[in-house]
Amino acid sequence: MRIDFVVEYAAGFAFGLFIFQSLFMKDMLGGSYVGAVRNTFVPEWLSMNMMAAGMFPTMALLMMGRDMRAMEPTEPLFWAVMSLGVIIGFTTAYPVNVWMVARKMKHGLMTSRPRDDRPERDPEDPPEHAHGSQPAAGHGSPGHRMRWDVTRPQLSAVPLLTVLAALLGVILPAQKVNLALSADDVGGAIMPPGMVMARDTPGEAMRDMSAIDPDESSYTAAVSARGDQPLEPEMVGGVRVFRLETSVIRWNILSDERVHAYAFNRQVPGPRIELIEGDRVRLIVSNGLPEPTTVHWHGLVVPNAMDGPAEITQEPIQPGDSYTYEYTVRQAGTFMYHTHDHPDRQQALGLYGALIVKPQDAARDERLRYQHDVVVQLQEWLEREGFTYPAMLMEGGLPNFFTINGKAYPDTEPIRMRVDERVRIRFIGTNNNFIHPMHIHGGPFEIVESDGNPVPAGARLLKDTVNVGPGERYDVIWTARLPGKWLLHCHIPHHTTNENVEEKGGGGLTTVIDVDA
Ligand SMILES: [Cu+2]
Repeated sequence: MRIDFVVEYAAGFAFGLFIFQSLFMKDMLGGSYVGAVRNTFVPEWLSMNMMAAGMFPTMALLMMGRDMRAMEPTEPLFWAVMSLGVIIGFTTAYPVNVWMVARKMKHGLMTSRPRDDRPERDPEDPPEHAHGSQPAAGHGSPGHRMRWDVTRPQLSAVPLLTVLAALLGVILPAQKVNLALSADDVGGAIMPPGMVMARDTPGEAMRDMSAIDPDESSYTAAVSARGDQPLEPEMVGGVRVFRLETSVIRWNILSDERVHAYAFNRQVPGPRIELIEGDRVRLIVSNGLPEPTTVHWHGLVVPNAMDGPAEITQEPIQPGDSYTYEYTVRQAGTFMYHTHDHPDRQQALGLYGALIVKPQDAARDERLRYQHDVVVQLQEWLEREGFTYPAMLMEGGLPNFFTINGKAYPDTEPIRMRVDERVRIRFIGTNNNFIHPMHIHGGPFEIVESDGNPVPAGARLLKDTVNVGPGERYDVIWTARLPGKWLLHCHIPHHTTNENVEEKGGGGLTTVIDVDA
């Protein structure tokens, strides 16, 4: 941005001096080109200072504002901002130009002067007025070149004021925005409304919080599409082989609310990976995102190189590349997988899924005597004006939509059961920011497993609300005691709205347990 200023100042000055004043206005000035350049140097410099005083803050604040496509010369927005900057620049320069024309320091485009006011002497002659020593009364002598009608104090004060104005045009916006950033640093990012961007906010922070570029979306999921679909493995020599592919998609969290998302296998959440304790698995992850990524198998004990944290145990998977994870599963219970490269951005945009491992000892599940098995994956979204930003606990990053398994109520999947039946609900904190107190109406539930570990019978809590924090899993058994519609919802009421609107008795993190007699 600083460099832009230098280039614009130099280019503006050069254009004004060498082309506009000296070439186009040459006839009006009379004399040779070089003479015209010499004669108009000071007036053009004063004019450029005032242009800069108006142009620089306009451009800095608009280009480094919310929509940084304004910094990319390939974007129409860049030219719109440039034009506006030039218009405002001309406006700020206008009073000084009027003054200079009145004082015969320069010709205006629309100046009409008596003929004898024109410079007619050989302009190769060093113009006396360049030294500012023109007597105020010396104007208007017939047959002589234009003489500056300025006093010495005026000729000191006005340039000083214009330099000051130009400096303020740089210093003031530099207090608000990071002028050290270039278009390359911010990459045409579109920032969420309300994000705090200070003079020292790095470009990396902006890119991290920016919206998904809508042009990156390669697929539109059907409005009725559901995430968390079981992923069928291929058996290769006794190894279960799963293929995961990341890409940018359009995904409906409500029938009338579409987000852009980072997705595994074109669904949000990613497909469900079902394993049996003792399985050997190979997971081939291909990256179709515009940025590097990795996958972490949350809660599983795997060889370190298979664990997934970018830069820690592996090089991130570059766009277009793939990486193969392979390990033997030695645990059972409710787990999840998610990106471990910039998860504050990528997981918030949808890169997560459930990983359910059945115990080798089937009795562990049988003892829980449930007829229904339901996964509840939580998520927070920030969608405004057609742009999807990663929801973050930062100014401007707070979510306005919330989903269970990729859908907000009333589009969440209801749970259907009969009186006296038991349901195992696997709450998974796939979300990034909030602890969600998940509550069920119609009687307490028993927490039978936490983070994939069985809770001994004597230590099981009976609760009707459980705090599910990011990364946590709680498996609870709820019994349908009475027929009717029983709500399962987060107990932070804002999280049960869709952009602060309650629809059909809820929103966001709400679903209905529909119990038949
Ligand atoms: Cu909540």
